[in-house]
Amino acid sequence: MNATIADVDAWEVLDSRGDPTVRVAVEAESEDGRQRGVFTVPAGASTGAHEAAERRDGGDRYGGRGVRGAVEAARAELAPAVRGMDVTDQEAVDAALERCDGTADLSRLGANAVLGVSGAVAHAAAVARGVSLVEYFAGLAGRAPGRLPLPMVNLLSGGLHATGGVEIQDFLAVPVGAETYPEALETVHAVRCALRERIVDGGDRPLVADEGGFAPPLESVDGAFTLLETAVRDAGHEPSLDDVAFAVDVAATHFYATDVGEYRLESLDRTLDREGMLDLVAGWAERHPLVSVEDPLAEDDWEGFAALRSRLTGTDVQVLGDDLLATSVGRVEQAVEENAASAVLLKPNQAGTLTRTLEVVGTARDAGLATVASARSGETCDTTIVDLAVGVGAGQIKIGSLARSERLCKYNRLLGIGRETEAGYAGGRWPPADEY
Ligand code: 2PG
Ligand code: MG
Repeated sequence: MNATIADVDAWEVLDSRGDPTVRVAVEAESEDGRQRGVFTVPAGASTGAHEAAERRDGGDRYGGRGVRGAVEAARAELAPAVRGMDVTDQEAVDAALERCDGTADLSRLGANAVLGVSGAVAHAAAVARGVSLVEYFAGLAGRAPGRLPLPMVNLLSGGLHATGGVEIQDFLAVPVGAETYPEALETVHAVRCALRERIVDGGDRPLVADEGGFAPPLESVDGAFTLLETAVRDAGHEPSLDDVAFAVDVAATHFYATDVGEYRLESLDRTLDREGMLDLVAGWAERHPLVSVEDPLAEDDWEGFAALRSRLTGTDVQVLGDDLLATSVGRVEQAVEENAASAVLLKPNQAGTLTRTLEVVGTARDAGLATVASARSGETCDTTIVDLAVGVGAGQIKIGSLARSERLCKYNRLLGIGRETEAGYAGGRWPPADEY
């Protein structure tokens, strides 16, 4: 059945930080009638220099964060560029969007405008084909839908997600021992409740940061791990590589002073060079059940990443590239060449189109790198990232804490996919099953 793109509409909505973002609706037309798809673009706070360029209006409105320009670009330029095209030909549609923008980083019209259309097209295409979005993404990746991914759940927040806290952005629980996805949620829920109690007992308020993680004052990174280990034990689990392990997103780019080449951990009263950071991270891995470290160094320190990989040889610790890889095929290829990472974070809005995102999955797979689907710190109740994760068979997912509806809707969508598809579970072990 042929379904062609008839209408593209875009408008401004507000995300989980109350900031504007782009929502796009695409309507396709076929002999069966009209098929509608809606997608809302997420937004990062700790954005890297190599991401596709999000467009903001500047000026006074919404503190400069309005997206009227991106919305207008979607309606006035991207819509005519794709109208009449086959809605199920994602590659051709994305190529037309890229051509229309004309820049590599999609900065002319805005990557938020481009991804908005790309995502809404996928939703409309799934409806036109009469398949679930998971199946649709699996088809685009040329495979059957994968298993439910192992969640990495944010427990403690810092960095740009919890201004005034510790510089390390996320401390996450990885419930490696849970045999099923629902059991993984139960485990993390118990740990999170125990953590909340410890924070309250310690005299602090259990306030949450942008992704729903707690942000109590922390005196040291080891102190954060110790607090987490206590909470895990309080919850009746073991902090270990077989039960509840940990991951960190250092997001080091955001406390790196490029001019002097130093990492400024002001809350810890420390300034470190590359070697200092390597010692710091390797030390955590020795003292705590750490399975994954994301962006431990600044986004262009390929050498530093490679050095960390060698330091961690023989351990189970995954080196995950977010700002380093920016969901870009070129950067993933470089990481493979330089042995700079063992896992790739997948953020469609870093790539700018779904096709580019799928290309990154393919490149990672070919090189044997693990894939971790990721939400952004600015989210809505859009759950596309979850369908994408299962569709392409990403072994891990990172969508924030077990708090705030823009996070829970995604955890709940995974439960729904579990019901709809009887999908297996990638977890229950470390490393999880990344499906090639
Ligand atoms: C990250 C993400 C999600 P942001 O750094 O991995 O946690 O944060 O969306 O702010 O870039
Ligand atoms: Mg990150």
